[in-house]
Parts: sequence; C-alpha cells; structure tokens
Amino acid sequence: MLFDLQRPTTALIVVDVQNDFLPGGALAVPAGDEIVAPVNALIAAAKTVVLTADWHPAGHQSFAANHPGAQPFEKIPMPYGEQVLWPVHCVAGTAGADFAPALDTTKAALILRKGMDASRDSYSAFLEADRTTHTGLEGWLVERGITEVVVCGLAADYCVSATALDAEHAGFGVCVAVDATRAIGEDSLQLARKAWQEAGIRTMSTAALLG
Ligand code: VGL
Ligand code: ZN
Repeated sequence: MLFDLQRPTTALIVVDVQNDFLPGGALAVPAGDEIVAPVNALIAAAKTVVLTADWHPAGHQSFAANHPGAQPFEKIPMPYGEQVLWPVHCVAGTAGADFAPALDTTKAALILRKGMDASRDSYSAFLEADRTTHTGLEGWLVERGITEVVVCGLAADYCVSATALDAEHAGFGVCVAVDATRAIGEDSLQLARKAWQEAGIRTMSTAALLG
C-alpha cells in the first residue's frame, strides 16, 4: 500500500502543533485542538516521525507588531514577495511555542525548528520564504531512504500546505491527512486544496491511513 506509515520508506511530518495555534493561543486555528487525537494516532502507527515547530525571534518580520502602523492579517511586500503580517506568535522559548501538551512527542526522530531568521518567514519545513534557503529536511529524509511523506498538523492553508507542496516538488510522494489538519481561513484553504490537486498531492483520512 502507498503511504503505509509502518514502512521504513514513509515518514510522518507533523507540522507546528504548538500552543499558539490552538484555541486560546496567539494565532489560534479554529478547532485546531481537534487534530491532536488523530495526529497522535498517526504518530502511534508511524515508523519515522518528524515534528516541526514555528520558532521565531521576537523581532521577526512576519509580526505586524514589528511594522509600525500595520495590523495583523494585512499583507505587505517583502524582498521575497508578499507577506501576511501575523500576531506575535511562537516566539522562541515561550509557552506559546511549546508543543501542545497532549501531543505525543516521544517518537519524534527529528524536531525541526523553522522561521528562526528574523528577516523572512518559513511556512514550509523544506524551503524558507526566500525560496532559496534549505532547512536540511530534504537531505535528512533522503539519507534515510524516505520516498513518501504523510503531512498533518497546523495550519492546513499555510505551513501544512507549503510543506506538502515542497515535499512533492522535492520528489517525495505526498499525502495530506485531511482530518488531522485545520485551516486558518476558508478562502486560503480552497486555494491550498486546489494547489495540492494540481501538484498530484493525495488527501486521505486518518482512518484510511491507519486501515
Ligand atoms: C503558520 C502562519 C504563521 C503555520 C506559521 O504554522 O501555519 N502560519 N506562522
Ligand atoms: Zn509563524
């Protein structure tokens, strides 16, 4: 079966299941807490687990607070293209940047932090927003003989989508576990789903992946 999580050639990538993206957090994803149970079920079934964490310095340029007069969710031009300005979130070392307490982190072979350079964002766990700087995840997966990845976590329309698309572009077979992700916005989710379809990214339920 394709996307058999028990296979040594398949990796599960759990994107940004951090307190600031859960209800009550600084950049809460609606119903984001509902994914923790299916994500843990995927983790329990997986042989290779990668956790990513959004991990920003306080001066990060994706924060509206660092652009005088700007409001969260406004878009501004950056040298690498358009940037959505966000509320201050996932500041390195703060409680908001911690993984959700209920997330099973024990099986993670790799915890990858991203968005650490103040000058640019990194939705993708593979390539930063300048589309040039690699995080090293591609090499890590390739060196382990991984050919397929299952992506889940938060948020579907930003970091999950960017990670899935870059994984596909890097040559991995990619599946998004649709009920193990939630989106920040409806419109951006529709755009993301269209992009997944065009890229040949599969979507599957956690039940089907575990079946
Ligand atoms: C994310 C917006 C800003 C995400 C991270 O994890 O999807 N979204 N930083
Ligand atoms: Zn961020």
